[in-house]
Amino acid sequence: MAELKGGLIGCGFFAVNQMFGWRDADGVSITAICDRDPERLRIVGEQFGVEQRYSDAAEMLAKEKLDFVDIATTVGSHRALVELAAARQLPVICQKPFAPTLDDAKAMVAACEAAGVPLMIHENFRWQSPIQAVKRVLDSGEIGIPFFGRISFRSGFDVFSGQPYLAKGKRFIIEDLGIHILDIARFLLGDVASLTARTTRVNPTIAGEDVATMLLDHESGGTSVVDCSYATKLGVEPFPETLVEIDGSEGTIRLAQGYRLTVTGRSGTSVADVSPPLLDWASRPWHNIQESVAAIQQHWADCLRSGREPDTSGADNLKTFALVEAAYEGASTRQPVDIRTLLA
Ligand code: NAD
Ligand code: 89V
Repeated sequence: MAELKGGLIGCGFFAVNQMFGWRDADGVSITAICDRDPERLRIVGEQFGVEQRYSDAAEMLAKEKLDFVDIATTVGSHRALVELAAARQLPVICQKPFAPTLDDAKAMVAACEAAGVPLMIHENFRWQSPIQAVKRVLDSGEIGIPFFGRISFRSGFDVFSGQPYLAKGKRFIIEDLGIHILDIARFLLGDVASLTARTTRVNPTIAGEDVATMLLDHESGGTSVVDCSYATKLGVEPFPETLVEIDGSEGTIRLAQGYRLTVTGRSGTSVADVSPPLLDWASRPWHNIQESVAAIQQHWADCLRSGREPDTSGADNLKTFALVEAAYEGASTRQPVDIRTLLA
């Protein structure tokens, strides 16, 4: 099996997890890295022993012989970097949020399609093992046909010290975190026909909304509530757990805090501990997210080898990103938003 050689652009806060994920992936190695900040370039280059270091992405792509590019920068740079990779016919992974606007995201999908290269969005939350466990129960038919879901992320965790840019944007929780939870809702209950949203800001020191409540009408006929908050102070901090409730025609699924999965269905009631593994490079409480980074990156490598489309391809992620746009639009107009119109 020939080793896949990747180039990583953006060596910031989260990229370190991606570098560990690549270190653990089968038959993949990051042979070149790029960051405009020389200090971040040095830190990540030394930590992972990468000699080929660039301050300019175009130069890296011109000089290095790569099999793919992994973009781990913040959202403002995504479109230019994805289009740069597409222009060089390089398969490309792009961090979430996909783009500043749905039009930018559509343009990136079109650029990769025209170049004939795969594009995967690093939408990793659905790869968390507790979420995968819920999906397996649904697929088994144990609870029958799902008609209601609640996918919930409520926390008081200080995300701003590690990611200070999150306090400054006009958009916050839906764009940064809600995007993951909306994707989980799609993953578990299917695509969405319309969305209604309400938002508020509780923390006066940040610019964007830190609370969002969304009602989703799924194309299947089911309904779900996606609720997110970074203003929720609890006795035991749940960050970064996503809690899930699903009611089906034959039973229920409850993924509760502490990674406790209770299923009541055709074969009775069972309770399981679905805690994610603590990888040797991971640290609590981030291990849940870190494990999903390793999983999605292995998925990318497997897809690149087999020619299969990644589960969270650019085309797939347009349907999640449309929910983000719909949530901001709907919160502002206080009207339901038709998702098919946005995607047309
Ligand atoms: P960061 O600001 O810490 O790091 C970004 C790095 O990219 C910086 O070092 C910056 O110098 C560099 N950079 C920016 N534009 C560049 C360019 N054109 N060329 C070269 N280098 C460039 O940000 P972060 O917190 O690491 O977040 C990065 C992305 O990861 C964001 O989109 C964020 O939403 C996402 N993220 C995802 C998860 C997840 O679980 N999927 C978790 C945290 C962050
Ligand atoms: O996953 C993320 O995108 C992160 C965090 C979990 C902190 O919201 O920004």
